[in-house]
Amino acid sequence: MPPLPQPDGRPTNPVLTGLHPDPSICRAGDDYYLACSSFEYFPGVPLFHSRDLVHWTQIGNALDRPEQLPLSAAWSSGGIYDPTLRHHDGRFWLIVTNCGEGGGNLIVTATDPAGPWSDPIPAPDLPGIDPDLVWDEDGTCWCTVAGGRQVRIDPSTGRTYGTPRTLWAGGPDAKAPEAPHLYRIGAYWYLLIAEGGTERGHGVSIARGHSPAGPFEPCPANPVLSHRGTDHPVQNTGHADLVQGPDGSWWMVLLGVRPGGGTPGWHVLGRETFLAPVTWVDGWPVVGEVALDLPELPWPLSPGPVEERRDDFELAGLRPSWISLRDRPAEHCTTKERPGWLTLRARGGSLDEPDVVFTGRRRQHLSCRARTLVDAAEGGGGLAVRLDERHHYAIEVSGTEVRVIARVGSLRTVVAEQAVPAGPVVLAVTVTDPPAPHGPCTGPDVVSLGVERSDGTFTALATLDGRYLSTEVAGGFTGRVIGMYAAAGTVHFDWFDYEPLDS
Ligand code: 6LW
Repeated sequence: MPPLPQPDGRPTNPVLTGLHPDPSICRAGDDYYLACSSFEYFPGVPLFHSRDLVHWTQIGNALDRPEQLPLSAAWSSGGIYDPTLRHHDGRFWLIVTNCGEGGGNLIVTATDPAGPWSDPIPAPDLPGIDPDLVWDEDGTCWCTVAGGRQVRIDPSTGRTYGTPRTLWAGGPDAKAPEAPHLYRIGAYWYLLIAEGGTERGHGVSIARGHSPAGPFEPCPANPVLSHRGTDHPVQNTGHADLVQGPDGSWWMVLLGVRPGGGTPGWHVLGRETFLAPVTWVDGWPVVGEVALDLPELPWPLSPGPVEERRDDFELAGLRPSWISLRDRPAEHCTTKERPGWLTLRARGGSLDEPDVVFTGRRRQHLSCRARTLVDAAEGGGGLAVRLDERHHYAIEVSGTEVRVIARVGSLRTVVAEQAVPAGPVVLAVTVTDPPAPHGPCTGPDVVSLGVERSDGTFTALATLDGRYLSTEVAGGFTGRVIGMYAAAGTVHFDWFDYEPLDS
């Protein structure tokens, strides 16, 4: 769901709000395509299309078949890391790392980015993470991974040739040189990397050389982008990819976070995708501001995507924006068993378990309301705001009992309970700014969980501090996902409604 437009209708950053980290972009003709990491969620690697770099519509997921995406052993913030999406010789190529067991680096390819994508082409001899693909003038394909190590690869087979050589591992003082992308631009080959770590010290640096094998000369102005040490509202900026528009202009997509609350600040939506303009001076890129209010674009804006607020589960399958935890077997998650309802059938226990049946959507607004109509006559389940197995808030109904459960680290508490009449019940979660006054210890938001009566009034059973569902507290690489789950038996959901409340 796109960010809310400015009052004057001009577009805003992030261009992909919510959990859309590690963006990789390519252009085919006048069409841009973008891919993001997806970690422990299935399907994996969401794919987006745009004609103006600002409005993005999800067209599918590159790894949307179980055989493409073994995640059963993936820990939270494990699984799918950092794709690179490229268009070469009329075909789309995507290389990505599955950090889960039985994963490793893999390549998929397609003629239509909306899919279907091929079965994974494993690259078993390719070391490391954050793989990048680029082709040189004679069609040789080079793969560069985190740490600036490069090896020749045949993307159609995954076979690598020779031993990896280190091209350039970033600045002497920065940790974690990762997210490499190699480009041929004009007379130079450019190696773009992220360094400093994906936290507040994150930054983007670049080096250039006359050959894809180097040697590479670092840009004197490195990092060409970083918000480290600033009070910019967008922090952790890094992990970038470059793209040239049909008009010759250059742009950068990158990840960033929007911390809320006092100090040290907590981000809850995950790492989001931002857009920044790029100009070239003396053969080096100069990155414009990663502004929340985007500058005027040198082309007309296309209509934004249809906002996905309500899902009545009338379709035979789920929209591509729905994500399930690690897998989505039909016997546990289906809209076919009870037409017009999503049926979730439990297999494990609570949200504390890695195999809980959970299907949700990326939370994409700093303030929002999510509601769902639940029939739990045959089991127990409900609505949850999830960071991971150890950090989530949930409102759960089982028969005629509703309770709010809070899991923070090793603490798990039933915060509130209430009897409700038999029959389907509307569960609701509202996320809003914390009440005034705000001070240095104020959290980023508050999460209210409750039930909605038949007259539409919302009764909060509990209002909880949102900082404990932030990445700074939970750790890892993801952000909040808000969705439905089954903890016992079979639970049916008639509809799911998501409403942004951002002003
Ligand atoms: C990814 C690395 C990074 O491998 O975070 O921000 C890691 N950059 O490139 C997981 O997203």
